[in-house]
Amino acid sequence: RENKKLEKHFLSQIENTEKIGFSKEEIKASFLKKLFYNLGRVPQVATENDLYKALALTVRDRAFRQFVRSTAEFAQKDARAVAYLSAEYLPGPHLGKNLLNLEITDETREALKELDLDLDEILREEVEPGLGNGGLGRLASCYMDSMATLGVPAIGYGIRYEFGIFNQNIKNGWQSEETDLWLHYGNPWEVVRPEIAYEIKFGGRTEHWVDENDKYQVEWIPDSELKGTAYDTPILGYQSNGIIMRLWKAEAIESFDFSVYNVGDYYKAVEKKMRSENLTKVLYPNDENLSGKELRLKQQYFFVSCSLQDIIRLQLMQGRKLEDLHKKFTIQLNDTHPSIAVAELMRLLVDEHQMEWVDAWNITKNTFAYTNHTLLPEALERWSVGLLGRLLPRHLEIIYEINNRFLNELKERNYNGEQMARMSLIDESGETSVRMAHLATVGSYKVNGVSALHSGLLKKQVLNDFADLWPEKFTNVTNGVDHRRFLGVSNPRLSELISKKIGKHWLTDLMQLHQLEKFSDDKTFQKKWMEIKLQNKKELAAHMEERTGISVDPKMLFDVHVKRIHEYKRQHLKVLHILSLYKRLKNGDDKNIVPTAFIFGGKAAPGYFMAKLIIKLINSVGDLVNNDEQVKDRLKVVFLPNFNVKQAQVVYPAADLSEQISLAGKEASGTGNMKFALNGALTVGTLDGANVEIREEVGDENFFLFGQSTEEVQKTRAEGYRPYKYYEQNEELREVLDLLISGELSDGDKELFRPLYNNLLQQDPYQLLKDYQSYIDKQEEIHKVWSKPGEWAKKSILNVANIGKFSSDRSIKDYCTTIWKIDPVRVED
Ligand code: C3B
Repeated sequence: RENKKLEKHFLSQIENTEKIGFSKEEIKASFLKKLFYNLGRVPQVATENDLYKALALTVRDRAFRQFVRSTAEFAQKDARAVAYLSAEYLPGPHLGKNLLNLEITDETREALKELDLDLDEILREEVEPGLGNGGLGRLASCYMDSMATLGVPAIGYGIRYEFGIFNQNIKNGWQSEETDLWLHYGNPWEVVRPEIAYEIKFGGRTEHWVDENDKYQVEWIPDSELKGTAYDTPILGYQSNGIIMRLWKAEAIESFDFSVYNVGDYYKAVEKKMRSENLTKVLYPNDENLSGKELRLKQQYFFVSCSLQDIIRLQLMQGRKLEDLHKKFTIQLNDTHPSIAVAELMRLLVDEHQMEWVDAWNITKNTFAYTNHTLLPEALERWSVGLLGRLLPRHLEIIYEINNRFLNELKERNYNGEQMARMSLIDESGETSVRMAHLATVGSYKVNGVSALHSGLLKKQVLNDFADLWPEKFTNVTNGVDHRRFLGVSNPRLSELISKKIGKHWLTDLMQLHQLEKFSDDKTFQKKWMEIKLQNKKELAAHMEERTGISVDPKMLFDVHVKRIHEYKRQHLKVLHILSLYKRLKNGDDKNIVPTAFIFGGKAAPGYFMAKLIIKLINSVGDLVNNDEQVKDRLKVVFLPNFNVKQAQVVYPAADLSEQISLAGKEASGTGNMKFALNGALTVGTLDGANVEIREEVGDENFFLFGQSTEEVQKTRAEGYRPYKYYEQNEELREVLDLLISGELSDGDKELFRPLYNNLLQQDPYQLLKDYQSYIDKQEEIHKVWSKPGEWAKKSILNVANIGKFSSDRSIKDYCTTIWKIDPVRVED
């Protein structure tokens, strides 16, 4: 606390010598100074990147100021804090967001203008940190923003991957992957903290003995060691606090190397150093599919151990007792990726801090809370006992001990063998493995899903035995999105219109958007609303043309499907719809078909054959449709390469129709669905994930629902689903499917898309054929509504007006009250 006082004092001192001000003049002066002193440039010879960096550093100073103030405040109040453990983050570009949070966008724009510079050009220079795959990573970043804004004392822990999610190129219609060199030009936002570093061990064996005080002791004698060093990035909240995202980078331990060096094997030492640093080199690009790779488990353990050691250091540094860890910290596990933390905290408390098992367990199970993000069986993490035992021998022992005690508890409650085998942390069927979701569940005080539907299914299916045992442990927190980024920053026109109508209060309270409801019938307002949409569509059209060469008329209906490519998300159902329209137009039947641009974006895991084939299919359909004289003014198909946060910020504001068409029961929540509706797109969707709640909020009449419900899907499966039946019975569907193997889409190659064709006709695990007709019918209705601009505009306004629930501020408040028991501490000027 003394330290914090000093920090406050220091802050007032630097502010006396050089004010970190927010006026145009002060920003301009800082910017020029940064350019000169940090980069050695004058504006006349500065590169675009120099300009970007100088501005980033200017803004970072101001961000750190907020962060230092918040930390001082949190420390003074001795506040309870959240440690958010996430293997992924997708923060998106920082600069524009920080300008908004500091409310200096206009001042900065003006300051730059006086120097003959353009803010938007500089903003475009930023390379975003691609430290995540998709929804899960982006959610973590939305939560960081909301925790900062609300004043939740928090640290976001993760991994500083040197190569983030690959860049996607499209070559000849196929995805190709290119390494993401996001650090190539340096990263002005982060600060390395070499003094915050922890040692991490791997492999070797354990020794057990009883010491002179009769205390059981265990020592882990590893066969390799490395260290993790902290890299801090300030994450600002709106108008207020700042928190830190602390990412760990793996490095070699010098002393360890030197011992080898001293005996003369220099090259071996260098090799060891490189091997250590490999650990945080690359993000695994598999979204919801476990790779089972040793390096991945090492990454998980590495970042978890660094973070826990850091948390313990913070606890002790504040003069608090380790026994009170769970009172001062709560650790949120973002999916099962960090769940080895349960065993690691036990190891740290019992082996390193000499605590009794029972006391340590009490702390552990009151410290962790676990969020589950998926029910997909292929995504449920499990690690073979062989691998885990080889890499983390002590942890395997601890997991077995936790399991023994847990199974004994079940025995006492008269559980039978079958039930116990089902619930055990160890899966003995097949290759013996550790069920990480069970470890996380047993070791946490709360478990939550990410939408009402998903949390319900979690209790009914995957974790049903645990929900029966500990009903009070299970809860729901529906996801939310950072509306300040996805409306405030990315849709400035709509933001301005909204603020003019209802004031700016929606930036901190999205429920304020309700006030727009009364203007939904107002013709002038509707006109302005749709004009803005058109402007945004023009921008997206220009962007797409630059990227793909395909030109699209901004007046078309923009029907958008962007997200990771996965069979359960059913991008190929969208393709079937496009092909059905193509067929109809070719047959001269154009009633109820409005000119539509179908826009796709999303990355496929590099080893996921079907997903890659779907990308190829989309591009092939694009080639066919876009070049067909008869239909090219009616239908356009664009695959926008390399969908990431930066591009998302151009796409959402320009969408008319949001495609959320996953098979019911498969999408845990979805968050793109919220971003679209926030920007006035109408949704066509199934009753899946958060679609259910979005529909409840915006109203049935403003949401295009189709397809089976989760129960119906289960029933279909139970009754022995035969997709072929639909092929036989539905003529249009048959024609559309046969097009896939006609060669028409593939230069005469009838085999190219056969794997997709066969899959749909034979298994169709995601029941596209079953939902097909309902989807087609709904699309006809959509096209009819689009033909009545007033009706469409009204629905669009009502979507925005009723989307307030889906702000990540609401989600974080829910976490605070139902899980964390934390009172936010908002610091304002
Ligand atoms: C995703 C889910 O697929 C989405 O439904 C959900 O909205 C987000 O998480 C956020 O909760 N998810 C993911 O991106 N990666 C995983 N490994 C698991 C879930």
